Amino acid sequence: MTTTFKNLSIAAVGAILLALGVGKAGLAAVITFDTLSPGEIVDDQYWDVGVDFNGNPSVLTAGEGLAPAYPPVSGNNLSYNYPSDAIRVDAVGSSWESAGAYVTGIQKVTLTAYDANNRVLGTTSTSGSNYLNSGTGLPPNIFLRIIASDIAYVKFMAEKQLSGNSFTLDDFTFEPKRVACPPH
Ligand SMILES: [Ca+2]
Ligand SMILES: [Ca+2]
Repeated sequence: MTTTFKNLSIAAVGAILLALGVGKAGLAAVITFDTLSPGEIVDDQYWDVGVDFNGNPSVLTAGEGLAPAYPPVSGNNLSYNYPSDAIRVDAVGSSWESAGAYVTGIQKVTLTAYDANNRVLGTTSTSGSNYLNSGTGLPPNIFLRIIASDIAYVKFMAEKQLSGNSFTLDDFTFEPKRVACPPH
């Protein structure tokens, strides 16, 4: 985390993105899932802030079904790939300059970013199982992030396509593309 990449926590649906200064990369926002209900499907609740979740991920809540080996980063909620297998997140209105999230998986999890023509812009992975005490030595909540121009959507996928329920995701973080200042 550098001084040019600051996170603004979105506490509620419909929160406003704030510019952090001209000439800096700062226009980042974080989706914590903490205002959603246990078991709720994450879909278009964040449309107003430029994010559309797809593939039917749902909300897990600490103390209400979330296994302690998969701790949330923020609050009590996170999302997970159930009933879906992959979690897809689309940019709404403006493409992104970066996108990522904290991931905990029963196996290796890969984040891939695509442009509007479905071209792969970048990919990054956890190196293996990273739930608490998984035996790999990897900590829970590894931050996977892609930086690229014009990200249209990203996908989080488990290494082997299971039938869902194989990884969690919290604090989805994205930076909308900056609009260039018009010439004087
Ligand atoms: Ca959707
Ligand atoms: Ca959270």
